[in-house]
Amino acid sequence: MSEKPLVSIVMGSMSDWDTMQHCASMLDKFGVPYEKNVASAHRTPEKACKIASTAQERGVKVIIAAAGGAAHLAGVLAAHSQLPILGVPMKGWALDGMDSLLSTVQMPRGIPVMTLAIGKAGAVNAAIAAVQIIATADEAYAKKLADFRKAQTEEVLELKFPDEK
Ligand code: RP5
Repeated sequence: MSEKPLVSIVMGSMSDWDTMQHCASMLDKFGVPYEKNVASAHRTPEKACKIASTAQERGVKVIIAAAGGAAHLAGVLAAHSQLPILGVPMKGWALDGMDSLLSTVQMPRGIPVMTLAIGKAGAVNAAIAAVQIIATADEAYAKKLADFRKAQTEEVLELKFPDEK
């Protein structure tokens, strides 16, 4: 039997997977079990609401929502769950992701969506942020996070210019 997911990744479209695969890879790196679904706030609203409203009882700790354009998915999921919702605005579209960013980040008071950067950086950071949230109550993940950050720091400190190699 596969492990119960701690993170639920929800994408508005399969076209978002190109970006969100980087979120999934980072969760894999930390060994976090996750589920992934395509569920749109406007095309499949019942599916989106069901994922959010059942997440907590299914053991999910964090929901990551990725959407582009008039990106209301994260806000809709937040309306149906009191779990932390991390929003990842998708790049592209007429405004190159600014539309996605503003429609994800500008939640009116009362129902927050914690919004990450547009595109790949946001997708990767959403995974790390999810681990940070889980790690507040799980020492094994806290240790993995500390190891990850140490390795990342060492990697940067060891970087050399091509003419110094
Ligand atoms: C949003 O519309 C999705 O999240 C996606 O970013 C965008 C485009 O969807 P497709 O037209 O590629 O299905 O709902």
